[in-house]
Amino acid sequence: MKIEILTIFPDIFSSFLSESLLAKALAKGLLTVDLINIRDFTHDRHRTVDDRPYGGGPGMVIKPEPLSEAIDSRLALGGPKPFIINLTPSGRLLEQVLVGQLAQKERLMLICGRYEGVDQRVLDLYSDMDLSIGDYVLNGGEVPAMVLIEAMARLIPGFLSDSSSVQDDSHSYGLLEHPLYTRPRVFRSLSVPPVLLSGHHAQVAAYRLGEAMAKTRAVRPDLLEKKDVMERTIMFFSQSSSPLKGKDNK
Ligand code: 6GU
Repeated sequence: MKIEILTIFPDIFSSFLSESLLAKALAKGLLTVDLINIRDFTHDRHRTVDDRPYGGGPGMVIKPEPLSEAIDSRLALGGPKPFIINLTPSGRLLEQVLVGQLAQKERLMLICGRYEGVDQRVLDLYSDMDLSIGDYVLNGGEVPAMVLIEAMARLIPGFLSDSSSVQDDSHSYGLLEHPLYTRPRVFRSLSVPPVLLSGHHAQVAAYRLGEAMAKTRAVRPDLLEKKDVMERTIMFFSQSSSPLKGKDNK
């Protein structure tokens, strides 16, 4: 998968892309990330990327010319047609199913708005989707772009050493994940639930399903209303390949 990020703050991405699993994935060529500085496509002495909104109101708007030139410069390189995403709090909400769909795209172009947003005409001309990462407001699309990239990267075969942990994640089958424990067996007088030490895979699976249900009901009851959640959960917990059934956890 090939990702191009259009931003006026490319440096925000440097440690994100140079540390940890993502750096390894880039080195292995599992994905590529190109940073494009929108300011490089200005032609005035002050390298202006924003201007006041027509009709009045607070804040500034990203100007259409530098952004469209930046996009055109990438399109001129050829290659597959990119799926172009505008990151904005007024976009479609990102959730795990959508992450999976976007991770299938061969080439993504991410527009990181700043200030109040981007001139609508560039979006009308180029953008395939407005995308938000949640119902709160951030200063720009850079952090949301990193959220999207990390969520997608986890789904690329070879990104995680143990890909079964992806299927086990919170949200992967529609419920929140059950709690996890590791050694020691007793920590500050708190014991690991005995069923996890029992070696009975079916009992462990039943316990974890119960915990996942209880956690979801308490914290995110809205998830239980979603279509197919229980079907997907039952499928997950009954699969013979399920890590819940397959692993010895002594
Ligand atoms: Cl994609 N952008 C901004 N600026 N704020 C957000 C967001 C995006 N998603 C949630 N809040």
